[in-house]
Amino acid sequence: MKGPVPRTAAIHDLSGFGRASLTVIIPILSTMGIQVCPLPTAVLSTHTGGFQDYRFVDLSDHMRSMIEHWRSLDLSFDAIYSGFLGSSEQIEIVSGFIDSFSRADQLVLIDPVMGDDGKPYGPIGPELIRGMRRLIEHAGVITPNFTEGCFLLEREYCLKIDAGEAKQWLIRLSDFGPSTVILTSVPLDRAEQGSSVVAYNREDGRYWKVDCSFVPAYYPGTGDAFASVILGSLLQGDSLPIALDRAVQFVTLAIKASFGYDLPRREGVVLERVLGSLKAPLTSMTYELADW
Ligand code: PXL
Repeated sequence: MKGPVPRTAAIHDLSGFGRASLTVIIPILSTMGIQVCPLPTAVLSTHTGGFQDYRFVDLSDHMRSMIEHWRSLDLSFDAIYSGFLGSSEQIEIVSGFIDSFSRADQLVLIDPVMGDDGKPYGPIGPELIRGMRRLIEHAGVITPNFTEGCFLLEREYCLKIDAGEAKQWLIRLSDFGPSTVILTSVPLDRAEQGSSVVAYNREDGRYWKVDCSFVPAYYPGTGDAFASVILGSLLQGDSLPIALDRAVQFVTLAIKASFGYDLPRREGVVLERVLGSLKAPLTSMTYELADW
């Protein structure tokens, strides 16, 4: 029987310091009323964005054994959500997990965490990037940022693209398998500054766009926050454009709250100050149906 609280498996790393991955994902989804069951891919002393000498423990072998235990318990998940993987070996582990815990009406969201700003994150190599193209075949929803979109589509990173190209990217990403593609940090050429989130739902053939205001600062972990709000929102029954709006508004709020303090960027956004806003209904919506 389905319980009163939606449940998700969360296959991401645990980075002890710096507010990224599971330390962002768990509080956000819990606040949104979703039970999170973490299956850690790696344990790190910090995330890899801006810290030197971070410690990194790959949990691939332990993951297999933990999955076996979950199987023996006959656990069932309303959603499966994956992100940063500790090694290319984990592509097969995660796709096997999705196959074996697959269920009707289940949301499979894959955030293909690989890089930002045109560059891969420290431990991410070409093999994992190739593997991620296979892994997203198993997803219903993917949430790459613009850099990850370039890696998946084997495109050169560029500083501007036009709306027609963005549409082609969404279609080509959806051709890998996922029926919903959400591409973030898209530098559309009509926007002076800032960026847009664009999305495509192959099932109804509609495209959406939400413009994001520009803040001159980059904070690690915001992609994890964005994808988590999308998942929480969809599990609560929101439509795709409402989920996009909620995620953009939450991440914008978190960035602006942090920017005001001039804290070290590598410590991430002041999540603890803004989590409560996830409980409030949206009071404005800025999404647009993109008539591309
Ligand atoms: O936020 C994405 C992310 C997740 N996990 C680790 C990271 C990063 C980004 O830097 O380093 C370990």
